Amino acid sequence: MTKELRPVEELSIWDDAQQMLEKARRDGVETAWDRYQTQKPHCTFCELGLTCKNCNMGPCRISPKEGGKMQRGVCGADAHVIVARNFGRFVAGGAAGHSDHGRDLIEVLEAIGEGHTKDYKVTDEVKLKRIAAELGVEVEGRTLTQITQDLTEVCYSDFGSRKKELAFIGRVPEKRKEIWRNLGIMPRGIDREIAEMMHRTHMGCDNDAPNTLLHAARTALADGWGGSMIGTELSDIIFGVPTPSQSKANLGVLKKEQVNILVHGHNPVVSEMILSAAREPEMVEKAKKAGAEGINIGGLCCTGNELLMRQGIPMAGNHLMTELAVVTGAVDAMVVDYQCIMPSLVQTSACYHTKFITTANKAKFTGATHIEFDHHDAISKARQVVEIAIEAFEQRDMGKVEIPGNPVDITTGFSVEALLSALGGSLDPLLDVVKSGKIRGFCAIVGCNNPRIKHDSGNVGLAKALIEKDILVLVTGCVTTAAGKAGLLVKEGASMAGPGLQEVCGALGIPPVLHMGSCVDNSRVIQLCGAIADALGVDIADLPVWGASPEWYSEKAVAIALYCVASGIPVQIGTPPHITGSSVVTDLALNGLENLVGASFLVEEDPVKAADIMDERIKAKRIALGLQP
Ligand code: XCC
Ligand code: SF4
Repeated sequence: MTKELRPVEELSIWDDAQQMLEKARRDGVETAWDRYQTQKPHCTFCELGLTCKNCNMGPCRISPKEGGKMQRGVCGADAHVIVARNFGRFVAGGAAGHSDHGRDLIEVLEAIGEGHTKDYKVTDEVKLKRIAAELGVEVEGRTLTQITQDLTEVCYSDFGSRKKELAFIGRVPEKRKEIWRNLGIMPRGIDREIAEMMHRTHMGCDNDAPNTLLHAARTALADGWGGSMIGTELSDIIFGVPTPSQSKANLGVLKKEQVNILVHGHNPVVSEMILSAAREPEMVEKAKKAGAEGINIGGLCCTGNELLMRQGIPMAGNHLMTELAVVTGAVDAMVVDYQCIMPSLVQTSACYHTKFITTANKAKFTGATHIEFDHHDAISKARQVVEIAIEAFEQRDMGKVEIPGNPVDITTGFSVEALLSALGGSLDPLLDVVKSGKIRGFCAIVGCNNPRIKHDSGNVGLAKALIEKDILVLVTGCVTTAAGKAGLLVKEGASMAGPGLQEVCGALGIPPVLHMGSCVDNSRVIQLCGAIADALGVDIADLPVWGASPEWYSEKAVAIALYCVASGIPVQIGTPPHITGSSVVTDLALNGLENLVGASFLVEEDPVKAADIMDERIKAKRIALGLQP
């Protein structure tokens, strides 16, 4: 590390993070913020999206200056083509991540249907039947096994090339479907759109930037209404539909006297098993023999969200807290599946007694302990993991342990089903408060952390600024912990909201910010928007709704943002993707998409300014619907 260290107060808004950043420095542990400093200044060509290494005549990088004679790569690709291709592949990466996660749940459902697993089962038969019927599977008079097998087939076939439309397209309002058909972006097959994106961006294929971007939108739609939606719905069927419950958040959820196991990654297929094993009396007994008071499971990132939503497991932190959690010296094992797991965690863990355990063949880390999970013996693998954690606890150096802060209360579990049942079974009460203006609109704040932005300042700043304006906020992914730590996920948080939202929260006993799940669960958000639009007889783009991702970092976040926009939901982002080297692509993202799909991107880092701009649009949407602004 050669660069000067920045004061910890500039890096994160949270006490627990700042305290652990100080400890990391004392312990000589490097963090993402340190590495970010050493990467600066970033390569301008890359930042603008003007580098290409799609073939071996390159790599090429072209001057950002447009006008006059524009530079071209060796093949002749100009700035617009190069930027669009790079962006298309970025989206494909994100869509692939979510959708492969969804496919893993189909495999579990298949194993259940075929009787190849005893460890997983259908927890919610009612939802199984409801979803099966929705997707055209015969339900009446058939066994659970038959239904499960048929549903498995329907979901698998969404990944192929034989369909004209994905199975869940029935959830999309008619007007929206028309727009997609007219633009030629109706998603057909999940893998098909992703593969076609890779094909189009090979040298010598799609050399028309707007055309490439339309396919990027189609690819993103295949994620949102396909891979992610399958991920969410099958997770609910296998592990249960989330219902409101109470939990806690921040690093204070770690317990000094207990074996601490943190689950990190995305797929509940692993974390649910770890939780089950940790709750077995024999395991607790073993932990006690090792001198611990018990076994404590905490969540990080999205698999944390999955366990929080369904099992009330507390959240230790979000993306930028993952290294800092290990720095407490109190984590005996960190168990990961895939996505958003910093490779550095192997080194961070090695600085303490922490066992870093990988579980997926598609996400191995050199230097980690690898215990591969599969459906046949998941629970025995999970026991192995818990035993490793117990052994690690015995090695723990209590002198190195420092657990900051007191856990903050949070409420979780607002699936669409739970929301409807809180409203008495119909959307009407919600529509009524929207019409009366007590709730003026909605915004789903989703996504990540990014060391470019002071940790959680954007996530929390935007949530607060919006609820003040009577805009109900929904959160998923890493924004969950941010909102929770800020006191926004409890009903008392309504005191920070505007008068209308405050009144609604008081009447329903709900927080001003509702937790809807993990990143794949943004499918719940678009499903809800589709249902509201249908109930009002309008298109999604007519609704006073926004998406936002103030601190996004990942390819997946861009896929989410793009499927929201393509679904008619405008999206605020704190920092732009690497597209600003092309005026065509940038203009399309900020304006042109508006004419095509009725929504576009807003890039605004300042949360207060962003909220003002978003509010103006909500006003306009309300007026167009014949409502008070
Ligand atoms: Fe990853 Fe999903 Fe982002 Fe968090 S929010 S950093 S993508 S864990 Ni989806
Ligand atoms: Fe260069 Fe074209 Fe090859 Fe890209 S595809 S590396 S721009 S020659």
